Amino acid sequence: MDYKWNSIFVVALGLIGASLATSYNNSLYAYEVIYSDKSMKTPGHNLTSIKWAHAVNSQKELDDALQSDIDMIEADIVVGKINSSGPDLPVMGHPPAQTSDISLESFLHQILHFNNNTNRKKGVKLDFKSIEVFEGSLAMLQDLWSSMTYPIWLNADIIKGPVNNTETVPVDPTRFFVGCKNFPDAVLSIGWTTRWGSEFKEGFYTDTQIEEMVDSIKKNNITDSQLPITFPVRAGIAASSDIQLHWLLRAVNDTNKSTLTIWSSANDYVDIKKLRKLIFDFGLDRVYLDVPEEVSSQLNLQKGPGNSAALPSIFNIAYIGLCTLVASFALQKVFL
Ligand SMILES: *[C@@H]1O[C@H](CO)[C@@H](O)[C@H](O)[C@H]1NC(C)=O
Ligand SMILES: *[C@@H]1O[C@H](CO)[C@@H](O)[C@H](O)[C@H]1NC(C)=O
Ligand SMILES: *[C@@H]1O[C@H](CO)[C@@H](O)[C@H](O)[C@H]1NC(C)=O
Ligand SMILES: *[C@@H]1O[C@H](CO)[C@@H](O)[C@H](O)[C@H]1NC(C)=O
Ligand SMILES: *[C@@H]1O[C@H](CO)[C@@H](O)[C@H](O)[C@H]1NC(C)=O
Ligand SMILES: *[C@@H]1O[C@H](CO)[C@@H](O)[C@H](O)[C@H]1NC(C)=O
Ligand SMILES: CC(=O)N[C@H]1CO[C@H](CO)[C@@H](O)[C@@H]1O
Repeated sequence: MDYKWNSIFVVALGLIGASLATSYNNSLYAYEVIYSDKSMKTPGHNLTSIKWAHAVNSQKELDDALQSDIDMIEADIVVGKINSSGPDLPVMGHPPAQTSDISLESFLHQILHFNNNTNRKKGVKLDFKSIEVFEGSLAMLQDLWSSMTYPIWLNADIIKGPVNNTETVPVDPTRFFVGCKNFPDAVLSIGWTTRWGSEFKEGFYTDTQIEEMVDSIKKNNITDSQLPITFPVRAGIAASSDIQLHWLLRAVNDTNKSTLTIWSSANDYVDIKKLRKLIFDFGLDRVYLDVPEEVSSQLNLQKGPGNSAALPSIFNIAYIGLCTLVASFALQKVFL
């Protein structure tokens, strides 16, 4: 083949590939979001406009969250004591904390009271740090459930996750699912234990970790339960897990519309460019964003995917095209 035709062929191939890649992205993930009674109605345009207060584990933080304009309150629950004395009960706190100035019961009642007197209700994501504290909270949740006419998410890390996390014991998935089935309109938020921070730069959700999640969902018949599922994933790790997370959402696609909740701890390392691409690859209607202000402000989501989502795949393919061109040029030099 003539060199000129050869290069036109390669460029055309690149363009076809690029357009295929772009339409594949759009058709697979441009879902409309489904809301049940307890999931969050978007106050703005898309799921990323929902504002979060993260780790609201003390009375002071709850007061601040209720007074602010956030939409969702995220909090952790451990077995512990109030002010270091009295019996063990579910209290607000993150391990290794074993004491708190606020119990789960008081926390839920204060939010109930607040929401009773406002038309902009706040939702709650309860992150249970052990199966014992979850099971110990079930009776209380059942008593309050029908009064809590706003989003309640039940969260637990049920699978061992990245990076090589061996320290945290995951919450027993089967027992967690059994408890959740008491609340048919709850949002199931199920994730992996993680080991990450400012010193970590490389890590992703592995195929095995994703498979273990899918297996536990299927094994426990969550696919039949109709509970909406969101997968909480840690921003810095999720940014490098685009392929694995797409596979995950496809694997549970037959159950119901599922979403990602991208969260991050203060000072976590996050590759902003990769995270931005991930968010636009999934779409703003599939991703909740519970990250510190310094991360969200850098993401520039109001600018749209722009040159971050669709174009890189075109660039990649053009790059492959260019390499092929150079290779074929080299071959011609050798053989002709
Ligand atoms: C999504 O919500 C964010 C935050 O409110 C906003 O900046 C952005 O413009 C919205 N994007 C679209 C496409 O609606
Ligand atoms: C716990 O301690 C805080 C002060 O740190 C106090 O305001 C609160 O009343 C105490 N709660 C109980 C139940 O003793
Ligand atoms: C909610 O408000 C109504 C009327 O204002 C009141 O009767 C009821 O006791 C309140 N419930 C709670 C839990 O605050
Ligand atoms: C995780 O384990 C793998 C294989 O054992 C090792 O190569 C890698 O360096 C570990 N990563 C971290 C962050 O410890
Ligand atoms: C799931 O459903 C199958 C078939 O309906 C049943 O045999 C199995 O016991 C169920 N498993 C659980 C954990 O509910
Ligand atoms: C996901 O499920 C919907 C409805 O069941 C279906 O229309 C769609 O093709 C599925 N997508 C994938 C990627 O399987
Ligand atoms: C495909 C599927 O199972 N869809 C269900 C998703 O959940 C809603 C209720 O939240 C059901 O009405 C749908 O049938």
